[in-house]
Amino acid sequence: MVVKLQRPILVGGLGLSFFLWMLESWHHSIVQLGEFSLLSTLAVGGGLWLLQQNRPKGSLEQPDSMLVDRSTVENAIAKAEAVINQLAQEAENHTALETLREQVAHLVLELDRQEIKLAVTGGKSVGKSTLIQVLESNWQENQPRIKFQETVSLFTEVGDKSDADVLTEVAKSDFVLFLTTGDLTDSEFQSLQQIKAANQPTILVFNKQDQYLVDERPSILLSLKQRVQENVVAIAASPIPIKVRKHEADGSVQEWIEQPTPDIQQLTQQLGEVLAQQGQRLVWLTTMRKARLLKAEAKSWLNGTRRDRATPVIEQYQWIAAAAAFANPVPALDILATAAINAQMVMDLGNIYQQKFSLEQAQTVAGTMGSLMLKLGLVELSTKAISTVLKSNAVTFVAGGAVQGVSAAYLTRVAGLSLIEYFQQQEIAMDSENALNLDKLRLTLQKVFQQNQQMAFMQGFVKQGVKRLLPEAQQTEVVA
Ligand SMILES: Nc1nc2c(ncn2[C@@H]2O[C@H](COP(=O)(O)OP(=O)(O)OP(=O)(O)O)[C@@H](O)[C@H]2O)c(=O)[nH]1
Ligand SMILES: [Mg+2]
Repeated sequence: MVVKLQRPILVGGLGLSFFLWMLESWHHSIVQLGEFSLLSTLAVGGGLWLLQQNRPKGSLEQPDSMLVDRSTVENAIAKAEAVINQLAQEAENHTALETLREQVAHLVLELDRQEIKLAVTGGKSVGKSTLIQVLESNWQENQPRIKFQETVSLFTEVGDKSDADVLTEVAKSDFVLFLTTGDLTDSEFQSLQQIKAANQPTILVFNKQDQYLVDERPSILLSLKQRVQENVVAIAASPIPIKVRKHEADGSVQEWIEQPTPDIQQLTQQLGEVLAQQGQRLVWLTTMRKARLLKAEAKSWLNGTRRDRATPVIEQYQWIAAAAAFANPVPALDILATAAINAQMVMDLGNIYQQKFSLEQAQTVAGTMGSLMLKLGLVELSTKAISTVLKSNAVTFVAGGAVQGVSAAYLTRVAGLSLIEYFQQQEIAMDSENALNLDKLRLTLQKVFQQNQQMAFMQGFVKQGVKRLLPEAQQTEVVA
């Protein structure tokens, strides 16, 4: 394979030493990549080509809701269980384990639930209770059994349940009737979007249509349909009583008040069809959502215990890097990009997060992160910020190498925290596949850097760094 160096693209004015360093790490990647087309990926830009042959496949987990079947749900439950088992392995006595396991057992039973849970929700006084009453007395025997559940009213800002709580409740049901009494308000629209985003089947019910003139009703219905692009039905669960007047043959006039029957046929028909055709699938979908939530909960416990173990590791490498850079203060860019991100740290953190790397892979990751940090300008930014803080704390004296030392520590920290953040987002693999997604890594780096860039944090960090690096006597002078 002929490798033609496209120096202008690659180097972009970064300086010869960095170029040499890149060449060296590049050498590893050539060995690894084999026939993989280096040149084409080179065009993407320096630093972005490594490990690309390993792109994660199938990272889009969300199945089309129409395609849900029993085995996909069983699979989702198994995934949740795998995370829980992993947690048990890494934190034997974790307090959350018992309830997590109970929930898994419960989900397995849920798969065969016969009764459909139907949530009726919406703003205050939209007719939720009335509709449930009317539906219950109209529901026919031969249709699947339904359990109607009225939620607390949305958008009231009273009581102890927030809208978010209500929507969490709603998420546990198989089907949602969302009631409104006219054009949607913004908050109604947003709640509806949230329910939809959760992959939950919904009918938007336009209730109290009797309050509008007969010829106004279709246009309201139409505008609702256009706005939400889904099932919308107009009803009147309890129409306003009307006065009836009758002229008798003898000329007398009789008047009485009549209660019109509820106008809900369209809704019962639609609901009946959906439930008859998809009842089972609705239950599976709900179970699927719950399995995902459970997995996320277990994952967050797992991430918590792993972070507890990873934090001291980062701190350790942070001060190793600081000491090295302090003792050997060569021009900042070189040492920071290469020495600050220790391949051994990548391996140690990878081990904690069950992302096993060979030393060679870890070196590649470390090199990639270094070059990303340079490209993103993080090295320059932090070096500047750190020397500013140092100078403002010690007007007369800044120890040689202090800027490099503290910067190396800081960049190590950012790199370590980014790796943690990145690993946390990875699937708990049931097969041991892991690949580095560089776009994601870059975004994570930027995010973590921004989080750790605040002046207050920087000042604390510099003080801490100086304390580590300088003997007591000099310290007082610098930090005072
Ligand atoms: N005109 C008219 N009024 C209705 C209709 N449906 C319900 N109502 C009236 O609206 C009022 C509120 O009805 P509810 O069923 O209590 O409404 P809700 O959403 O349960 O109310 P909260 O639970 O208090 O938020 C009652 O007075 C009902 O009679 C309808 O279709 N037309
Ligand atoms: Mg009510």
